[in-house]
Amino acid sequence: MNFFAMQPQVLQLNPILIPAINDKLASLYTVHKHFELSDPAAWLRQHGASIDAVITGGHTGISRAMLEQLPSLKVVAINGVGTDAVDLPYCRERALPVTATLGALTEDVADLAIGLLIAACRNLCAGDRFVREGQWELHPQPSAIPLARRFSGMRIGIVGMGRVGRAVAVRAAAFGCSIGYTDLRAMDDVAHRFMPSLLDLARASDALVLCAAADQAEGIVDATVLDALGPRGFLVNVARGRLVNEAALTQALAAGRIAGAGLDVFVDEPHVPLALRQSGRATLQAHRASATWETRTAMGEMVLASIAQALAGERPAMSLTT
Ligand code: 8YV
Repeated sequence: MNFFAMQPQVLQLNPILIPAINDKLASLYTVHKHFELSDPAAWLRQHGASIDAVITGGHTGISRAMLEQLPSLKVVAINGVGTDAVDLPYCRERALPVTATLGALTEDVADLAIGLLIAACRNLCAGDRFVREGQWELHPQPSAIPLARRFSGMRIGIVGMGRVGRAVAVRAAAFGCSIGYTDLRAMDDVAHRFMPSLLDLARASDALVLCAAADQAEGIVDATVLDALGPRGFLVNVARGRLVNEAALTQALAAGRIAGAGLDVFVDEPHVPLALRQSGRATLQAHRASATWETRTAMGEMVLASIAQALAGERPAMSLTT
């Protein structure tokens, strides 16, 4: 009996944390967990030709070299919205659907952006440590903790007015913030102030919130932009680490050239520069913006649907390439 001929073969590059999704996948397909293989290169050489579908994360994507080892592939299902780690033109050439979980994680990512900004402005992590470590009892005078910065009413500059950027705008508006944005072009259906130049937006904002796709925007937040944001300015990044020149950010934080940063994403995850980890001005998360039960369940359902559609010979509804 040929084990590989029984069910469609799925190669999974990233863990999925929702047991019900894993159960459904396992009931429909033979799932090979790339991250558990002892010799993935040898495994791919031997079995690559029988793989029908790939599941990957937005950050992980899939290399072109690996795609070339999967000649029978019918779909790359990204369990996320970022497509920057997949060679989309190559997939288009192959007429290979690449799907994303469009819309599933918008609210959670926007929630975390606002959470990080409030945490950074109000020094929530330092306050937590102060109480937890017993410092309050040792230093009960109110002056022991410096006063913080008000979030409500801030001027927010949104970089990338897609789904997440718009959801951040809705939330910030509820806090009485004024909103400007930059993107590749002005959006007809967005009433907020469009500024074509990121530098001008930084100058006009108390906080920049990065929500842009990284495909065409590597390193756009550099020392010049950070200096335009200025010593009372905050930076939040819930998109991709490499939108920011991390060395320039670390230096700006260390020198107090910006007031603080709330970061969910980094250039070389899971490695975060020591200087950033030790910065009292940075509030850090481990790429967690979509990591809720609700969102990851919805994302998993979309991945399941995309694979089912592709393997049934249909164009997946969430395909970005076909
Ligand atoms: C996820 C992401 O952490 O959507 C994206 O592009 O980076 C994140 O939502 C990741 O895709 C989870 O697999």
